[in-house]
Amino acid sequence: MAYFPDIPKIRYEGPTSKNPFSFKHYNPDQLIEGKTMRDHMRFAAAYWHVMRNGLSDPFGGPTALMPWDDQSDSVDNALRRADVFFEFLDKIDIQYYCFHDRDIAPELNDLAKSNAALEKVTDHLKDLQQANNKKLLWGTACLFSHPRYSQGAGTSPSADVFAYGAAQVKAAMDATLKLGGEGYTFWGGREGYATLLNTDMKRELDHLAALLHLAVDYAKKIGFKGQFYIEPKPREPSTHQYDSDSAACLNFLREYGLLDSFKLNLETNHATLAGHTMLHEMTVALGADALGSIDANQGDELIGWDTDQFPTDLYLTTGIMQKVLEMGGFTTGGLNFDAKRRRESHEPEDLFHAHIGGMDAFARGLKAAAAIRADGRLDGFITKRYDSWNSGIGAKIENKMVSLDEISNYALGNGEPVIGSGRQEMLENLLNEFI
Ligand code: XLS
Ligand code: NI
Ligand code: NI
Repeated sequence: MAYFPDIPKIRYEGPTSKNPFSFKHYNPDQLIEGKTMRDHMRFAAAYWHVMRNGLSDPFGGPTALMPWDDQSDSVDNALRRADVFFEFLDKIDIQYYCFHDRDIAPELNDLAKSNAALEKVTDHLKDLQQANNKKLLWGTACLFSHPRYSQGAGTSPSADVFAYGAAQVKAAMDATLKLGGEGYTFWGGREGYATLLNTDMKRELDHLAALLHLAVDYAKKIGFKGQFYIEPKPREPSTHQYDSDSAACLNFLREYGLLDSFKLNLETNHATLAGHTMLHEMTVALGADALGSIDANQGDELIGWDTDQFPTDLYLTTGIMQKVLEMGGFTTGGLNFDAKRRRESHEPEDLFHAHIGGMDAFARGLKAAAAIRADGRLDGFITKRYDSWNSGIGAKIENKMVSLDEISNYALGNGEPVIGSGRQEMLENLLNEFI
């Protein structure tokens, strides 16, 4: 059955093609730095946005046309959606996907029934993965939509809510293992607070850490070898979320002895909500060897919320790919399009335009990033800028071979230091040579 009858399989046709249903830059088999584009990118589609996002906004209901979806909570409807999704993955040529338990299967009126529905749907997903040669990048549990989580899941004031959430995590981890998932993500949508007047922050953080430790222990028990991720976001829905940015997450993981078990899944629009750039967030994570995976999207500077737009900004994609190449590439992670169409783009074919655009933007970013690296001037500039640390007093300080007295004597005898220009504008011009 073809749910997208008018959409062809999307193929690379090169930059001169005028066919909107083609890749102009994403050429999956093209080698860059000795690796195919496909393997560099490890693109993933987000089940929640592709199949479950009706495109409503705070002022109006859903607009997306989903002729295959009867809007019921039935398992049949969920199974049919999975068929549609795999036709989409096949036609768009994306190899990975990500899900929340509640996007792929319905939440029914008791936990055992919800678990049984999840079992049925994941059996089907497993068959579809095999038949279509597709893989699961990561799974996660939705611990933020249901009213029971309105005051948090891992950080709920209610131990019973914590237990319900933990049970959902267990089932979602079982599902992820069954589907060969390469990772498992925690995004704490409600793990924060609305007001400190009613909140015991320290206790809530202890509980959140307890949930993550329970998951790590359970992974060992069931033989789940995938990578755990924590996904920072500062706010929305909560007023303040505990996992607010890379630095806050790293501190939390370190404080609670979880840094060996977790890496970060960084999302562009979350970085900007935190008042940072995505490159800042990636650089912080890289410094701690904790850059795991990316939720690829971009925000709107004029709107203060998580607009989750498809990434089209070439400076952004170039910067991201520079960092990914610098890290030596993804291992378990990838580029997951945690992105949705605008409310006006309500036709099924818009799903294709959106993903094609994101994939081509990242392909251009990858090519530009590789060219910048091959050129070497940018890296060379940074290396040279820190030259004074390679010998003399700089090397002694780095190697902890001098005391403050000795450094003081050095400075007294050295006169006023002379420093070179940061050359920001020259470097911006240099970057523009490649975009
Ligand atoms: C929401 C988050 C969410 C996570 C998965 O803003 O990005 O989609 O990626 O729970
Ligand atoms: Ni995300
Ligand atoms: Ni998001």
